[in-house]
Amino acid sequence: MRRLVIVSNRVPALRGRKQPAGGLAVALKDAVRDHPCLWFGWSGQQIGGDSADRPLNVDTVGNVTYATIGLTQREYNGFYQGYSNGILWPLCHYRAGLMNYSRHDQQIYDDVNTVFANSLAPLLEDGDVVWVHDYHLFPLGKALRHLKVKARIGFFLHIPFPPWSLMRSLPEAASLMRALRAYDVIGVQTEDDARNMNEAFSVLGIPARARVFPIGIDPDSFAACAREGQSLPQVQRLKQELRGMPLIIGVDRMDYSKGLPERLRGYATFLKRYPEYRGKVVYLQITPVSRGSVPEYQSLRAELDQIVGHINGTYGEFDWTPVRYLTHPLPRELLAAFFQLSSAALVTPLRDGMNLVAKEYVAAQQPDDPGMLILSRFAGAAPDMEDALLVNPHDSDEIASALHMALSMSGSERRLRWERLRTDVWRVTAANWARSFIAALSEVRTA
Ligand code: ADQ
Repeated sequence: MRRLVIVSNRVPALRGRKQPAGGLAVALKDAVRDHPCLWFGWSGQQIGGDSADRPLNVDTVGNVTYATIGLTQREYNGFYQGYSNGILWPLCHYRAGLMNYSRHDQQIYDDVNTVFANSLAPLLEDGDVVWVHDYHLFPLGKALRHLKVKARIGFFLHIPFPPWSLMRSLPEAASLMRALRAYDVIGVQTEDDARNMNEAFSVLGIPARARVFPIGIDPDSFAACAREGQSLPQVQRLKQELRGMPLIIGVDRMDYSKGLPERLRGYATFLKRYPEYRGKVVYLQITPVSRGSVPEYQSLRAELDQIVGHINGTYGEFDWTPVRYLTHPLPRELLAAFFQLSSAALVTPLRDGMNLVAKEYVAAQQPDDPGMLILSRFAGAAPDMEDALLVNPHDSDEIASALHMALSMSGSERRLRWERLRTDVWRVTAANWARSFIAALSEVRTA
């Protein structure tokens, strides 16, 4: 391979630009070190007027050249907000009822994929291997083939893929599936996702197959962050505030897939059923606002404000706040250090492609006194993390029991469970994920 070409909707870490709090950016950052690399995608900027004059921005940092284009307001609304985040995201997270279906948005989604292909194709060189990421770009491979691109092209879906019986509620599901034939390798996170996608292929008679490539983190660097973060003044301040009380932590983008209202209700049930913890524990939930202009995300924010207010109003004392709730991101070192300081983490998505926070939490712990991970059975990470306390995120009683179990568990059991979790987090890493996907793509024989 001469060059790895990564294509994703958003392109991270341009000079001086803030890193978004998203899993894809974090995972690929560790993966691009080994190859000369072109990373193509949307600049995050909106361009005025129509799309006739669409400049390409190019910037090289180290061995990575970033090439980005802007989107018009209409494209942003239809492609990004509308079809990607308002239709495909809820559907792939098994929430067909939250889809705001619009044929108009579907047309713009296809058009933007064509725009991506038209801008990318002239940048490609012989020997490039192209790796396309995520649900924004299902039809990109097909659009590139249409322009006679012969390179190997792979596709990785970071989010879940639902059963065909659900997926087919999307009017153009069959043509989306057919578009996937353009890819030489199709990767998904879990066995369930592969089974669902392959069932769809077989129902439709499409000769394509999805394979499993579970994503992970860079555990060594996250563990180092947690160690180095201990000296930050904020960590000392949090320690003082805790006055020896155990800390429960939650860290998620503000998204309805993450099960946040359900989790908070689980914590409220915990305080109700186990009054001995009132005034004796602190729950810190860090939830940066995400996709804040999509209506479902606005109503989620209002709901969270209401539940947090209700819990603090019901159980709070003049010197004790049951839930501390932040809606802005924190630097990674601080996050890692808070993970290390805490006694338990609540990672309870209703559905999640993988969930990197679960793995980061394990990586940040210290061997002599590790905190306990409480993890949803419906996170892609769950099958490989059975030594966590696995819960049904809809069941507030189960969340309450798991919290009690985590906070009262013996040190020896915590250490035993953590040792086993640790083995998996250091085995299924971001580097191994990227290496095995790229190897699979390099092994494909091209016509
Ligand atoms: P996300 O839905 O963004 O990713 P996740 O895998 O948990 O979810 O990754 C989030 C990342 O953002 C983590 O690295 C986390 O530390 C960081 N982050 C979250 N909240 C933060 C905060 N308050 N401050 C700073 N950083 C924060 C999508 C899919 C997932 C899949 C990933 C990777 O939805 O299922 O695991 O892609 O494939």
